[in-house]
Amino acid sequence: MTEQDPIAQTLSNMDRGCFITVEGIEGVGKTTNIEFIRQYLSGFNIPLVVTREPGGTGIAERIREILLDHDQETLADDTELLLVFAARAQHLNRLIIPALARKEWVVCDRFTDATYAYQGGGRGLSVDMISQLENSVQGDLRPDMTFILDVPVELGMSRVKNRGQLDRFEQEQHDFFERVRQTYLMRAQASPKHYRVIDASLSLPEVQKSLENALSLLLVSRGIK
Ligand code: Z5A
Repeated sequence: MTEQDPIAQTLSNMDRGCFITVEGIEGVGKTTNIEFIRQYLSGFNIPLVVTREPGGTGIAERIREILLDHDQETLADDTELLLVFAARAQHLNRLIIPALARKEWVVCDRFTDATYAYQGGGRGLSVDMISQLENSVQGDLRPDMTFILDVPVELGMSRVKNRGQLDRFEQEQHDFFERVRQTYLMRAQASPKHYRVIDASLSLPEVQKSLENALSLLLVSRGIK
């Protein structure tokens, strides 16, 4: 998003759709629970776009492949960060911002909190640099609500351990994911109005009950329920 972009300029002030993101370390159940969120919101006839990061558009999905694939040439940490934001710029401009401007709701599997958690907490890159890129690419746009599905690292890893080949991030060690998890929790603590931390180590029905309660409040605050 640039200052010249008219949609971006007006979006933060306009009556736009609600922007929800879902975060957490691997194996917390984002995919499973985003489907639950989609079904729940559909029950209120809310026009909805479900998408993911990195990815969400053709070009952004191609950048995702570079980010997740193993290559003989090791991806430098700075390159990783810039690619994440390159994919995000494309995703915002071609999918998220137009949908919000049409007053559709957007539910996104990961967004910039993941950058603070993985590139900031996990890789140790400068938080100032991430914040500058965030401001430059997103302007004022921030999620209205972020669900952080939280589980201990061992549990998240155990839920996904039977998958086939691990991607670049999944190959990281326990300490990396512990830093990622703690960064998510610190961000939620710093801004409780915009985050809900959900204990995703509970059974799926219990997790979904917590999500339903939080979504219900969001719908009430928007005058839909
Ligand atoms: N990344 C980054 O570094 N910087 C950024 O800015 C962004 C991303 C945006 C791809 O993410 C990678 O991109 C990610 C960080 C990086 N790497 N990692 N790790 P992704 O979201 O596509 O990949 P993922 O995090 O690996 O997601 P996932 O493995 O697909 O996990 P999930 O969607 O959270 O879990 P799930 O597939 O829904 O559930 C896993 C299993 O657990 C499944 O069998 C479920 O049935 C089971 N499950 C789920 N919930 C429960 C409960 N409550 N009880 C029991 N079993 C459960």
